[in-house]
Amino acid sequence: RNYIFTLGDALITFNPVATGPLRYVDSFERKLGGAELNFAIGCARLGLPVKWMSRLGGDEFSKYIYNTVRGEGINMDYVEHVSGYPTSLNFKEILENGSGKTFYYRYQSPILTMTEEDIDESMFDDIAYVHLTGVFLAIAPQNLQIGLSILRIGKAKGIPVSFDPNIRLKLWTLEQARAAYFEIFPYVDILLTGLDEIEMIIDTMPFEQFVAQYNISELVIKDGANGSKAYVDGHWHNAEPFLVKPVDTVGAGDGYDAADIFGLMNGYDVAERLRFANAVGAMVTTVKGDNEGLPEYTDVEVFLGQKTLVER
Ligand code: KDG
Repeated sequence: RNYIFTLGDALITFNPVATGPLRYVDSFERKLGGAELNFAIGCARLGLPVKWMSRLGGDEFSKYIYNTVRGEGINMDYVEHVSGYPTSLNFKEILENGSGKTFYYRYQSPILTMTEEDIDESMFDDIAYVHLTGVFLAIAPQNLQIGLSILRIGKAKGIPVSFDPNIRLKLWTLEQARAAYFEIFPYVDILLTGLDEIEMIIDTMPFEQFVAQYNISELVIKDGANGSKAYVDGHWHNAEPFLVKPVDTVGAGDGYDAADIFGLMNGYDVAERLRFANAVGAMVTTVKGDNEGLPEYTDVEVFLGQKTLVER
């Protein structure tokens, strides 16, 4: 067993060429995105074998996505093309400080054709780790059942699971999101979440109580420019942020998740994992695009000052 498994929708991401309100942006760069796909790219760049399950349309954009994902070295055994469903689009607005907004044009995404019957126990024979996120759960009502059947198989096979709520209130309401998350949490070993997200989800419940109630072995909290922390075995671990000049913060959390799991698969202790993941998250924000800034392992070593790069 050596693959990381994830599943989710792919989007064409239109990155604005200029910063500022979208109504004044005339040109865009055609790239790709999707939270779980960003995660898969993050894993692949760091050198982890990863399978991304999805459905692509039969349009030109889906061919671009297929070629790009294949080029990243991601396994697509469970990616099927379905005709008649257009690829989802996402236009981004980016402000001067790197923060941004997403404007989705995702209606009949090809992933809506996926059902629980598409999940089969044998698919997990070579899977070492499962990572799910709330974006997949948000895009179609049947996706919660798909997610749960993956988690039940994972539990039966002893495969560790991480989950990132990735709240997208443009896709569902907070009440809908919370109802789904609370069904997922009992299966989750590592919960990777933004600080603002977990506060929205558990409200005033103390973190320690939440973790005990749902039997979550690690709660990893990402707090952007303030760094990250983890609650593991009754102890908090804090990791300082890396100070960078962000140009686009979208995708940093997905990169963080990939880096955390990379650390886990490579036997890093909690402190090393948080530091490594903070570095990757910070690096992602320095490049425009949802996944263009995801580093290869050597890039992280250079960023951390562990290696010198000969540039010319
Ligand atoms: O986490 C980044 C993603 O949010 C982005 O790539 C696209 O919003 C997106 C989505 O719905 O997956």
